[in-house]
Amino acid sequence: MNHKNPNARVFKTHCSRMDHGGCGLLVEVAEGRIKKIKGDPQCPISHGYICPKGLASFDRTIHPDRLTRPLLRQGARGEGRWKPLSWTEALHFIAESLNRIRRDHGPEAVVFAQGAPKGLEHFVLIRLANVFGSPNVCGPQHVCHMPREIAGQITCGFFPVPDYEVPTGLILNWGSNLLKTNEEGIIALRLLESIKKGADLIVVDPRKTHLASIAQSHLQIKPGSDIALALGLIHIIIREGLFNREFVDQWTVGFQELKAKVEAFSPEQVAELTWLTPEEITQTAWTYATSQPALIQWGNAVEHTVNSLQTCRALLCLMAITGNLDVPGGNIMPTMPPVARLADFVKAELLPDKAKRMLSRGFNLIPNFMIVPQPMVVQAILTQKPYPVRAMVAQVTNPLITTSDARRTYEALMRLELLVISECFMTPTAALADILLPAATGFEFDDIGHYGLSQGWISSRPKLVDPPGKSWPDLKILNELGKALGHAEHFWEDYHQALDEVLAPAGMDYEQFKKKGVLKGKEIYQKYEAKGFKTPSRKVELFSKQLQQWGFDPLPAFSELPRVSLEYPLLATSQKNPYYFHSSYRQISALRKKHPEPVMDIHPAAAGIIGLTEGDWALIITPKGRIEQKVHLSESLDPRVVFLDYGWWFPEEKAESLFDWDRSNLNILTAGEPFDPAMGTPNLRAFPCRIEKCPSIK
Ligand SMILES: Nc1nc2c(c(=O)[nH]1)N[C@H]1C(S)=C(S)[C@@H](COP(=O)(O)OP(=O)(O)OC[C@H]3O[C@@H](n4cnc5c(=O)[nH]c(N)nc54)[C@H](O)[C@@H]3O)O[C@H]1N2
Ligand SMILES: Nc1nc2c(c(=O)[nH]1)N[C@H]1C(S)=C(S)[C@@H](COP(=O)(O)OP(=O)(O)OC[C@H]3O[C@@H](n4cnc5c(=O)[nH]c(N)nc54)[C@H](O)[C@@H]3O)O[C@H]1N2
Ligand code: SF4
Ligand SMILES: [Mo]
Repeated sequence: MNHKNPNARVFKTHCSRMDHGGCGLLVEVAEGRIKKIKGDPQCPISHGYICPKGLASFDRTIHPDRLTRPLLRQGARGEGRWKPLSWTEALHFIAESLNRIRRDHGPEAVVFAQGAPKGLEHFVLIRLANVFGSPNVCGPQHVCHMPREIAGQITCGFFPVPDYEVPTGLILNWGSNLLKTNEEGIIALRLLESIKKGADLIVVDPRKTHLASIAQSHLQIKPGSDIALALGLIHIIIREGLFNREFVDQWTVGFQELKAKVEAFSPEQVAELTWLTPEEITQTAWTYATSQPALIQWGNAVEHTVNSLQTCRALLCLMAITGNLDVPGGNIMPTMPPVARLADFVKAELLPDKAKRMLSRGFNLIPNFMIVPQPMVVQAILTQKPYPVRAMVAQVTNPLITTSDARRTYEALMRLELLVISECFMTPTAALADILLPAATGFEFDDIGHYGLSQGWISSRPKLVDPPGKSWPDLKILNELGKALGHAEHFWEDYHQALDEVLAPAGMDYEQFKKKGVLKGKEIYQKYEAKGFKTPSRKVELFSKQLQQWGFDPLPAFSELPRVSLEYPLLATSQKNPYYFHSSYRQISALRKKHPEPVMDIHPAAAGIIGLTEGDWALIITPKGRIEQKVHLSESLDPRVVFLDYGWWFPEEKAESLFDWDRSNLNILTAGEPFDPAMGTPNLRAFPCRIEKCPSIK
């Protein structure tokens, strides 16, 4: 730290908005500017860890491209001409328009959208939707966390997270790249510490990640075939009597049905479906079942095919029959600290019939999924079915880049009567707004992290510097909009009161919470022994009657994915980029320098057939469209698989081209259909494609 500046002060806070957040930070501030950031060794979540995004996060606060005042569209949508407005004018305009649409077409014609949840604003947005009367809050949850969470709720009554608080015998790392993604505040350092304490490691990933290279075993699986592997492991564990008989007898229902269901998934059969060997599969089953305890570090990849819910169900069955649910070092249900009940905070009671009125009911998705998948909103805008959508209020999201079938998403956004967007930067999606609101971001306002998530803690993110220009925190934007819409009774005089409302049950206000930093629930294991599991049978439902009643397979079921063909002979998949958050932060030069261009990984043999060498630009083609990415040859990949770079647009390009939003954007290639019948998840991974030499080689 720079001790020369007598005005400099070091504050404790938590990293936010560069991913789900979580790392404790020591931030030096002088003259109203952040000077230095480092990891806080005393943080109980991160133990001093910080990643490149965290280090670069203050570049965001001083970036010259930040939006600084409300803007009203002039001319055609996306033309790039704007007129500045005051906040009073902006809020008045939005409130008038939304109230008119509500009056003429009903509240459900307005959709409230947010991308990956980042802070308290997510829940204030849901509150605003409930107060306004719209059941339609939309987001990426159908491809992020909800398959795992809903499968967890149905199967065992909670979302089981890996327990790194105590030593474990084995980490089965499945479709997770934690060293680069630190998903949902599970900081990778904790996993590495666990390995140091003696945990074995098995990695299930089509790519040789760093973790795969240090693992006892790397199962280089065929993309999208995870469910087959999971059913194969269950088959062996049951056949060989490796399951935890006592737990199965006392605490599960449907074991015999599960046994019958996995009968066909012999190691030989599964080997064909997964490209693994029968020996690898058998060995993994033995190791997982006999390492006590063992945890599954499950990642986002298992949620990215039409089998998403059922893959998660199969992994839950594995955790259950081996007796690894809610035991130390297994997959647990952390106890949340005493904070406001989510349903109370979002005022769910105002919309008791929400589940029936949501537009996703028109697609027969699972009824307890309370967020509408974005592709269904796109469909509703374009077809007016199950009913028309006329307006969208969106914050913290860039769906033109992050939603499947990007061209269709574009068509839909162009059709809206009103698109309100709150953003920190101009993005391809923001460029389509009718009214664009400048948002404050991490370090610039008081916020609470990890409220509403299942990790068992919340963290303080106090304001350290002023936001640029006239930008406002989303919390304030939503609070003021709620009042402008005529709902002052459900909002706060000052948005800080929202923070106090969350903390009230803990007997503290935000000022006191700031001093504490992290509020954790008490670690209690095997809570089911007292009251059973929170399922209809009070047991783990290997066979789910609930799913059966709703018309879905009650047992984890496998369905085939689209196959490769002569026209589309390669399987494409992807992972998150270590230096960016989805489509965010390509304008931050410290990060862009580390990964300046979209890069696809391909095996030299596959590249050779097409005549591609390292550094060439390739065309990647699917029935949905074509994009360009730069070739990187990777010996360790399977020649039948390519890894594409996700989240690309080019902030340095022209606004009129929407910053070349369709040049390298992976979601130009993906389709919204088919989708998981319960969750609406399309195939974001494991889709067939063709690679060609790019004619416009640069
Ligand atoms: N093909 C494919 N598609 C995917 C995925 C994939 O792996 N493959 N992953 C999926 C997943 S898991 C997710 S979660 C989604 C993510 O989808 P999105 O959440 O839409 O992704 P981001 O690109 O992070 O968009 C966030 C936007 O919020 C802005 N922003 C940052 N901080 C703030 C703030 O404080 N306030 C406001 N108002 N704006 C802010 C950023 O500038 C950025 O433009 O994408 C999904 N889409
Ligand atoms: N740096 C960075 N961190 C992030 C994000 C980001 O955009 N950038 N996004 C955040 C969000 S919202 C999320 S949801 C999480 C996601 O974080 P993770 O759960 O780690 O997910 P991914 O990085 O998408 O993919 C994880 C791994 O899946 C592998 N994979 C690809 N296809 C398959 C497959 O078919 N089967 C299997 N078994 N594995 C496959 C990839 O090689 C990769 O190593 O990360 C969060 N953290
Ligand atoms: S891992 Fe996430 S929370 Fe930690 S420093 Fe990096 S971006 Fe921030
Ligand atoms: Mo996500």
